[in-house]
Amino acid sequence: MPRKEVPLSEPRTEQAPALPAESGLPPVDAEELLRLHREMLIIRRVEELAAKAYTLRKIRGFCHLYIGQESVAVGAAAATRDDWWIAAYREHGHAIAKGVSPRAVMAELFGKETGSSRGQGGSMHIFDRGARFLGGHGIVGGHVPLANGVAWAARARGENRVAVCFFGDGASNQGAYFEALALAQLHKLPVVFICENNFYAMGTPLHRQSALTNLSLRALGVGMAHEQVDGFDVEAVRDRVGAAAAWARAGHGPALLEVITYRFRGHSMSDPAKYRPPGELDEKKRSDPILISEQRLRERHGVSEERLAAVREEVEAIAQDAYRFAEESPDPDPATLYDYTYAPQRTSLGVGEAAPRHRLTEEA
Ligand SMILES: Cc1ncc(C[n+]2csc(CCOP(=O)(O)OP(=O)(O)O)c2C)c(N)n1
Ligand SMILES: [Mg+2]
Repeated sequence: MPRKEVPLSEPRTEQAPALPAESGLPPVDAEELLRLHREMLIIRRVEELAAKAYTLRKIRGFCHLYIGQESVAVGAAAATRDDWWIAAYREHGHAIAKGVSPRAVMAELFGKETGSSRGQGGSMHIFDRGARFLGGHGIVGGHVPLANGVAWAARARGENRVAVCFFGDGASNQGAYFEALALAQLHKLPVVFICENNFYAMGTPLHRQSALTNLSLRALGVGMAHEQVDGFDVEAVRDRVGAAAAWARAGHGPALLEVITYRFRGHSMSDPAKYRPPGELDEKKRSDPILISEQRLRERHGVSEERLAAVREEVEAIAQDAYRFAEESPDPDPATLYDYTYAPQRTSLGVGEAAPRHRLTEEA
């Protein structure tokens, strides 16, 4: 027997809206594409040097590289430069794309005083309020509800800004994630949710994490606008993030973009990534976003080999400078070890004394 719909008197919402086809951004010309290409190269080289520093034990602890996925952060930044961003632990590239300097990122990885979090956050906790970059979060999916709070605050303050939230395919199976989507849509919060589907959560491939492998469809259950985006193409990312941000900024509510991408390295520096089927990595490297942009610059825009080589050289100098800066910077003062554990207490009378903290003393 076919099941019957239960009649309700209230009109019911059964469809998710579609994002507008236009992003409202100007088309990408040769100069803009060169800028995006250069930005991706900076992230790539900074992280390659970070990998070297890690093997030399100059960087300790967890370290998740973004190599292969640079086009996602760089394309998104081109569309949401002045907005609020929040990301997970694979965030070195997001931080740089959002305007945190390569020096401050590398110094943070080295655990130095000059790092973006004064060397006390490390790889997974890069923050820079000035750049409107709100981390760096290690609990998978844990930061997604925080994006709702960021968007709520931005709206309450009358800012015309959206919250852009980056997370992985693995995170999109977390309970907090589903709740965050439901609330964001209900309250029409200005959030652009960007699921960076790199097809693995640590060593677990997508089809073993989720029965539904089109992750953009997670939005359907809450009536949210959603799309899949080719993440290897930095222009496509810029365009569709632009459309989603314009949609959210205009008060229509959030959107979920599933951006198809791939990481070329292991999950973290300690992962030899033996779980990939043979040939998969080589095949994916053929759609390296940096190769695609370089080819497009040559073929579509007639950019010369000399100009491309000059960009590579300039980028190399920036990355090497960041490395040197990090190496030569001082360690944080051990006496400050507990200083940033608690925020200063806020009361109705204003910001008061710092919360009790435990200074390291000779006796301690
Ligand atoms: C709540 C929680 N569970 C498990 C972990 C361990 N863990 C760290 S990263 C990760 C995989 C997440 O994969 P995905 O969301 O696809 O992001 P990607 O690493 O691919 O960028 C897991 C399970 C964690 N950090 N937090
Ligand atoms: Mg993943």
